[in-house]
Amino acid sequence: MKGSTRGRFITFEGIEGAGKSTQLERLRQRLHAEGRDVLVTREPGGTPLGEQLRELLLDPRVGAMAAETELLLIFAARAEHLRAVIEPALERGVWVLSDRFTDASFAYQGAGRGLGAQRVAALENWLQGDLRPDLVFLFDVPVLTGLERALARGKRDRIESEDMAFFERARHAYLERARSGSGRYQVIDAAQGLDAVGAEVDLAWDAWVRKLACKGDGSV
Ligand code: T5A
Repeated sequence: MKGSTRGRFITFEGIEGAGKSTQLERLRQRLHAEGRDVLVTREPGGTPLGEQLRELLLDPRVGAMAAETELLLIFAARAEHLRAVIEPALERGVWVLSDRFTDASFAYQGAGRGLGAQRVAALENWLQGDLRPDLVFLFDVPVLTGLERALARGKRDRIESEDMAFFERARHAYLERARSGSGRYQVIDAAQGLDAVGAEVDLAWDAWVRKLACKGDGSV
């Protein structure tokens, strides 16, 4: 999948209510206006089967499930998403913007559910090979602020019903991955107002695109 015409894979991560979806839509509109070919998708979901699995995963009536079941259902949806949507789009040179990807599994199932990073990494390596996002926007927000925003919309889904400690573990794991990561992470202070967050995203985006251009990347 290497080569100058390959698309780019950009993911949006963070705990509940961090503002990922809002900022993804904002960036999509900007890229569309600039004439760039982009595809917007999400996880869990992104395909008909993946969306059905998402309903199952988020339905509060499903109640508790073993952490392993949750992780495997998420990776089942991801397998479908990768093979049917993400990989073909990247091959066509399309830039893919995904609302969450595997970093969420490290944060929520690896840390939140306590399964550990190794199990998640084993599935990641098996399913994805060397495919990783080119850029990860991590929207960091205090857990209480994020949950207040998310819950202002109405009733909680199955995962939003977890306690504060669960989301603290997830937030911590995200930040750890960004700190020890490969330089692909851009941590955005998502506790600010919408416009300030958007301005930070724009700055980070412009810097990243400039960096690609300096490297002589033909897809920019
Ligand atoms: N999951 C997912 C896993 O456990 N493992 C995995 O591997 C994967 C891929 C997905 C769930 O699945 C779990 C994680 C999740 O629990 P979801 O509905 O997609 O479910 O959950 P979220 O992605 O968390 O969606 P949210 O909508 O809750 O969060 P967002 O997208 O971060 O927030 P957004 O943009 O929708 O904004 C939420 C509200 O806050 C306001 C918005 O207007 C909106 O009302 N807002 C702000 N208000 C003030 N200031 C700002 N800066 C604001 N930004 C947004």
